[in-house]
Amino acid sequence: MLKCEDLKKIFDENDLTFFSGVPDSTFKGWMNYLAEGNGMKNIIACNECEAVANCSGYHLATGKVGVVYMQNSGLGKTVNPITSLVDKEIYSIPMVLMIGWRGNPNDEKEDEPQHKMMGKIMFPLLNILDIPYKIIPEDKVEAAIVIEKMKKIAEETKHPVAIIIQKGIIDNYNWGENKEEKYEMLREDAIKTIIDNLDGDEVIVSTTGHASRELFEYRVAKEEKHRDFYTVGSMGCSASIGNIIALEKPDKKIFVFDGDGAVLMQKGALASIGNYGANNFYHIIFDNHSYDSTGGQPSVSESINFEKIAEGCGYNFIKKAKTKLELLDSIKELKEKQGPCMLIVNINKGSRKNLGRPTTTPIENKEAFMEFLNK
Ligand SMILES: Cc1ncc(C[n+]2csc(CCOP(=O)(O)OP(=O)(O)O)c2C)c(N)n1
Repeated sequence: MLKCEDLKKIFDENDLTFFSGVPDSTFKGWMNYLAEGNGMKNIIACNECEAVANCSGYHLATGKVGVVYMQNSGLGKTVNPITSLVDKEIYSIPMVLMIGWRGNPNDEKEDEPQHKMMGKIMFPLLNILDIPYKIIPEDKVEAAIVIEKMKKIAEETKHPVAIIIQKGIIDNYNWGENKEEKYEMLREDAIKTIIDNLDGDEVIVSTTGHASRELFEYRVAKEEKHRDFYTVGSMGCSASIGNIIALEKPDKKIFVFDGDGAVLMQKGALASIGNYGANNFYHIIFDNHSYDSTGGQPSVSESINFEKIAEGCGYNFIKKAKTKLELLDSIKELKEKQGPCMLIVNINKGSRKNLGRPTTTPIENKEAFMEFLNK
């Protein structure tokens, strides 16, 4: 297994010291090591498209090569800046794409359904984009040879190259264990509190990661029929899904359970929500200032003001809850308000070690959701 300290040494030796991206749990250890600093520059991006632009800016400013880190689910987001900005036929900007391979068909344990397609098409997609790639070996000497070679290709061709990270290759550097307990609740407490205090006929769309998994498990625990839409992939898309359902179903109350990272990834959706003004739309953001589902690396949410953004976008009612008591009051208040509404719930990062995954398929979830919606 490749140790983070050894990988950092290899990157240093190749003058790869600038990183930008969105974290991936495939190389959670490295993400944690990077988040700690350890002498590297890490620009936390809100989406992978931005990370490519960040590494382009870095190259323009310094002439050096930056590293974009991402889960392969983010590769699609980078197709536009890769083809229209950094490609050798356009501005010809070298960079190293460090890509976590989810949905690897060779993995012993089958990955989640949302990763299967990208797991299969990642190499063909890189081929189409004319991006040379190599899978990183776990032996540090071999890894050093591969990284040095790929960096050289990037510099010589002035075009992106990719290094592919498989699950279990980089050691699990444990930085996330020292959790700061800044707030009162965990996301799971907040989800349970909201579910228990809604009327029961509300429609819920939940975001990717642990939020959907916790909601799913709570329905199971309560022996309730599944009725929620779990957006298992497509990070950042839940709010838009919910917004259109709200516009199409004006007699139903639509609640979106979102994460700060997901909202930041598709922040433009807030403008559309405000603009189309569905009065039955309720946007709950569980803000733990982190990408908790991929290991708790920081997002940039602590330095931004969701309330002001929502206000500027035209949300009708905006509230923030930091404690369970405030959450209970806010839910009561929210139910009486005309949307679009936003409730920001400050929570600590972290979730149960034994948290499961939805045991039903996405198609079964969709059908149960549509049946509930159209009742
Ligand atoms: C386009 C894309 N990039 C990265 C990921 C990997 N990923 C899955 S969940 C997650 C974190 C989501 O953070 P947030 O929305 O704040 O929710 P939290 O996990 O904190 O509950 C990330 C980065 C992804 N699924 N899709």
